[in-house]
Amino acid sequence: MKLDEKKFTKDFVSEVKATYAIDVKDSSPLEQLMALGNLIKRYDSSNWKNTSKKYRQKDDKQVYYFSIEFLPGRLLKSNLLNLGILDTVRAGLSELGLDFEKICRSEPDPGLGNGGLGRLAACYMDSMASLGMAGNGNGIRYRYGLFKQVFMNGYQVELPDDWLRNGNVWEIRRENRACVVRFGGHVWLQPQADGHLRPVYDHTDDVLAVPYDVGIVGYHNGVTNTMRLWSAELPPSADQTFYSQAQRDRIDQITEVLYPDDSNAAGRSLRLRQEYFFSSAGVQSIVRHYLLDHSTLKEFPRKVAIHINDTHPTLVIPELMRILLDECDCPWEKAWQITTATMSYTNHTIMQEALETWPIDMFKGLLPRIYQIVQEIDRRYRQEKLPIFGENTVDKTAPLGNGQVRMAYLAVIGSHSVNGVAPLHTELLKKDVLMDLYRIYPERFNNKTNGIADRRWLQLANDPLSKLIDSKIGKDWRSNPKQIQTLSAFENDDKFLQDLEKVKIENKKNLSKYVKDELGITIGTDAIYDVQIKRLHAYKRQLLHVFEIIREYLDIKDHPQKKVIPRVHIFGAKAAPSYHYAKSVIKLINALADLVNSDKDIGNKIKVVFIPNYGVSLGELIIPAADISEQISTASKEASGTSNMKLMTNGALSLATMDGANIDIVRAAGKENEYTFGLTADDVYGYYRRGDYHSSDFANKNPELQRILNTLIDGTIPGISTEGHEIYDSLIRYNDEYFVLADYAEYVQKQKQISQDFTNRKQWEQRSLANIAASGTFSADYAVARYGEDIWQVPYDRILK
Ligand code: 26V
Repeated sequence: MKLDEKKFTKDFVSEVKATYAIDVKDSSPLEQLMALGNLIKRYDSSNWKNTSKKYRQKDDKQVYYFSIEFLPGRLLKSNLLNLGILDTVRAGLSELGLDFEKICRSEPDPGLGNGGLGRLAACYMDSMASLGMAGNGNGIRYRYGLFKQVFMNGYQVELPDDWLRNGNVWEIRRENRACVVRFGGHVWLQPQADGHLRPVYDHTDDVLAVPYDVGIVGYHNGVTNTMRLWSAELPPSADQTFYSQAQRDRIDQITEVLYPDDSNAAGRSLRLRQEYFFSSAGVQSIVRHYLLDHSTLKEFPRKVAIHINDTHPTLVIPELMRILLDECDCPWEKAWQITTATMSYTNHTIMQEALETWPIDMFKGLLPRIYQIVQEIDRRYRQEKLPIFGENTVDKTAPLGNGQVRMAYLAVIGSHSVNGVAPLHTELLKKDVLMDLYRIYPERFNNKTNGIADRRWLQLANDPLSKLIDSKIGKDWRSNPKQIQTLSAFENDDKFLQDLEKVKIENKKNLSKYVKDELGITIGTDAIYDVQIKRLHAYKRQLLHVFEIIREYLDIKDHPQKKVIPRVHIFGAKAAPSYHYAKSVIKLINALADLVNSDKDIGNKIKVVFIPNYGVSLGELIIPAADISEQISTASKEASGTSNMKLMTNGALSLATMDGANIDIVRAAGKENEYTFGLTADDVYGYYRRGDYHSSDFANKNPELQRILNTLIDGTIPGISTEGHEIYDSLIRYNDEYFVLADYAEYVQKQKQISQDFTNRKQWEQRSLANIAASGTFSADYAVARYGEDIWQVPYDRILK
């Protein structure tokens, strides 16, 4: 959009006055943010309105991306960037004597997700809008996001994340689009005069789903799509029904808080209620919208694609069936054909414990009609597949089995496409996790490697680097991320390589200021910034990184005179509140940080910085400053990873196992530009098959490793006697489930290599450049384009180079 500075300042001043009845000079950053948000929403309102209108007029196929999590991050800057008015607004605000960065920081970071899954959903929303694709988000408006993490005495303590305290300036409540979602009660099928069976409900618990829409602004294309988040409220009571406090609480609870566990499917009934709540509300509103312009349902799959982001929204399948059967009088076969042609499913994890199942008794009680439909899906599936695949296979793969509703199986059976998120992950789905279903539906399986919103992770998070890139290759890469490849032409341009280094140092200064202000730790900009930022999980092996720190520490203590390249080890990681082991690792890292950071012999040679409350905004601060990207999961366990891509784009070199998308990053940037190590997925599966992994063998044959293990239990690291023993036992007594000890030696060798290589400044910058230049292919724009072409069959405007 066009906007000159003068008009902007005038609009802004009057917005502040109109909203708060004060002058700008008397307003707080929060008030400035609210006024600015309102103004931007107003500037964008025609785009938003026209986008919906255009989709409707052209009768474009719509994609609905269902996700129980969205982690969009702060929207102020990204909306300004995408509207093309970032510089104007920045200049205008500074003209008024205001601090733009401070205003940005006063925006709460919507923590409506746990980690990779939710962030991916947000990246894809951005890309759909930027491609001009008719893409809609559908999720939950949690009153409280993921907990705020603080450390007390080194332990993680969880505080509520009251992100809506001051309202959300980007959302629009649309009560007129609300719908009712039914839970519980009884249902029976009553024959109609025409022979149809109609369900009759009795004593249901009804909940009103009220949508809040957030505009998702596309990059420089006038498109604004919608992300719709549902909030649970009391239904209107025409007959003055009185709700008891218990009923009110039950309804409020549904969208009260995000489940903070991204690893264990605990099978809690509230979680199931959340899942049905947003699935049902979303599907109801899609069908309602579709029927505004279409008189028959025949065309439905040609006009609507529903995407199931992990299994949490799988109930869209029986819910669409319910609406087609019960409300549209569709025969079963036709309804099933429409449903499977509409649905597609992405799997995001191969960890068995994260695969969702629900006890049938709970499911039936909460969703009686949906259960009848799932039973019928199950019956027909068995009937159709039994003669071909035999009882054993069919039993193993049917939606109902072992007293459980198996969500992943239901998702595969009810969709026309199933994808993994990196080539290795997809292969493992076929070979292992969903092996039998792959035999039954081979044509459904495909890979879509994850991608990231490079606009946020490079253009916004790293302005100095973006400007440097512009100065060399122009701005085309900003809309065509693969064009960044042309930057590699400058690999021998000394001046450019030095500028690249300067940018990194500037970003390190930025981060070091935060670390000093917030944690009181001084970190120099000459050190290697060695970064591991992701949820805390045993399989992600923060522990391996800890072992390297202990090794460095002992080495300096043993050889105080030895010259070392200074290192800053940076962690960001939340643990699920119920994940005891992960919390012990947090305590260990904090205890080690205390020991190392306060040891005079160590000085600036090593610093350990555990930045609390890691999330999108902290990611934007940390990633541009990183030299090393730690991606060290046990091979086969990380479906893709996406911080690996964000760090690469910002010029960090990966220290990585051959897992998830690391494999693809290494291939894209060249093996010589990364540090790879460790068991491969095949090695890991080999150990499983043979059952011959003995972790203590690795400890026994490596005295250095043995000594490090001992520091967990011999008091070297103060304050961890319980945690130290627990972790030690997991590695030795319980045979090290994630092969930490097997990978230790090679990991450490690569770490030593890094310290050596870092001193060769020119070569390092060349390798950093190789990573930046190869990162374009991981832009979410390409990933979403492939979803659009291969799975959703939706058109999009932008032609990607
Ligand atoms: C799972 C569960 C299990 C039940 C309890 C609540 C809950 C909440 C979230 C999840 C999702 C975990 C799956 C996940 O985040 N997977 C990550 O997806 C990323 C995007 O595809 C991928 O890059 C990561 O490798 C993968 O771990």
